[in-house]
Amino acid sequence: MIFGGSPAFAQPRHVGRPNIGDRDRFFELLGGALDRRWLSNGGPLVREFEARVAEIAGVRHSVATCNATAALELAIRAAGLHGEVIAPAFTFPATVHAIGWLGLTPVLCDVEPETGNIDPKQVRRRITPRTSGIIGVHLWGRPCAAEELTAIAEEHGLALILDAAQAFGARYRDRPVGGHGTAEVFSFHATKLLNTFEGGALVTNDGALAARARAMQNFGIVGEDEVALPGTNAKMSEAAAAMGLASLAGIDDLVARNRRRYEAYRERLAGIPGVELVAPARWSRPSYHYVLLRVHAERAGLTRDQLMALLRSENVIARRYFYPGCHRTVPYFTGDRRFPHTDRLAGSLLAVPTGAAVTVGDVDRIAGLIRLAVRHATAVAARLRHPAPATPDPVPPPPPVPAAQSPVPADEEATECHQPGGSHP
Ligand code: T4K
Repeated sequence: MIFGGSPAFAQPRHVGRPNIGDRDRFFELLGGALDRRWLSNGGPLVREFEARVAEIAGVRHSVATCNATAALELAIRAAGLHGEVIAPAFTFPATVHAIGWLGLTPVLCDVEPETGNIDPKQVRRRITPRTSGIIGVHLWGRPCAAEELTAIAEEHGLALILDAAQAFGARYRDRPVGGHGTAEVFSFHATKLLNTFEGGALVTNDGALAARARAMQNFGIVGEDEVALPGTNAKMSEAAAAMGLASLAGIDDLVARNRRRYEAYRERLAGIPGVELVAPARWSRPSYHYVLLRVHAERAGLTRDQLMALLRSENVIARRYFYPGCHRTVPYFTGDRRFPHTDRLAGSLLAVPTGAAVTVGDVDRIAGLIRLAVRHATAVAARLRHPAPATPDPVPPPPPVPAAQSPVPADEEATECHQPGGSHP
């Protein structure tokens, strides 16, 4: 496309396209809520969803919330954190915002060079007398070193919260993600493996903490006329729970589909110089919800950003999650330079489209585009530095596609793209 012609995909292929569960079941559950005229405040669908989430996560308590950011804030409050809280620099900003938003001080630390997950050794170095807790993140749904973090937390009398926003459905060794630390937090945002439009959950084996979080998410109310503690409104609605329940039955299938796409990328990208598929740790079973490539510019002949620009011109909306790292964002920039691994990963990783809305055929084509880009790296890099001058398009642009016709391929075979490479040197 940067050399002219049509993009490889007529419709964009995204990272984070929602997985849609059983529509009939969703509308049936939603209809029930409307009939009952019970739409929020701990209705039966939310209670059922919480029970199912607790079961899948292998924990005793689950508090469903309006999103994972609110669940993190509840966890921080319910665990009584204060002063400084250590968190990784390489994460979605919500992890760090949850600390700062509550008036606590986020202390960022670097991550492991291979996994991108919080590095327990770096955590140890950041502990001070003001530290009250650690927030670890299972980045890209790949479990972090929860056992080592637990040991550090116990040794120093700290709380450990695990941001499992991306990790619902993943397994830590032989057990589901969810039961480590003081509490773990899932996201059920639209872009997640399992979605409730917007939503989240705090899960824990600590009954007292769960009770505090449950009260706090409902304005601190513990009885009809009794406000026991400061609170907020972080409740999940019945409509959100209906969406979650309608998708839960298919969760193993979603993980299996993701895995097929991950394996397809692995096979199709093999042998491309400078393009490495980031493999999960052998001891974990991720949900394969994100597929990450590491671009080694010196070998590929292209930088990560050049490859991303080329893919975007072909309607492949790859994302450089989580560039530039929280330590380089305006709210948390301090000039501290102790983040070499975060910097390297943030500068070289690219998340590519996957999930139920991306077919294995799409993966074939995306990998084909990447192979072609690297093969013609010099020409691609030169063209991106000096784009062709824009010429007036004699053909009027097509009208926008109505939502109902917007293609979301339902099965492995569906495809509506042009042959890759048609517009390339
Ligand atoms: N901790 C971690 C480690 C997290 O990753 C997150 C959220 C949180 C905490 C907080 O969880 P929540 O409070 O959100 O429950 C998206 C999500 O909004 C965010 O939830 C998620 N992580 C993050 C990894 O991804 P953006 O800024 O990338 O969103 P956006 O609008 O660019 O959309 C991402 C892609 O998804 C785009 O390619 C478009 C596509 N998309 C998105 C939506 C909403 C769709 O195709 N359909 C949709 O309905 O943050």
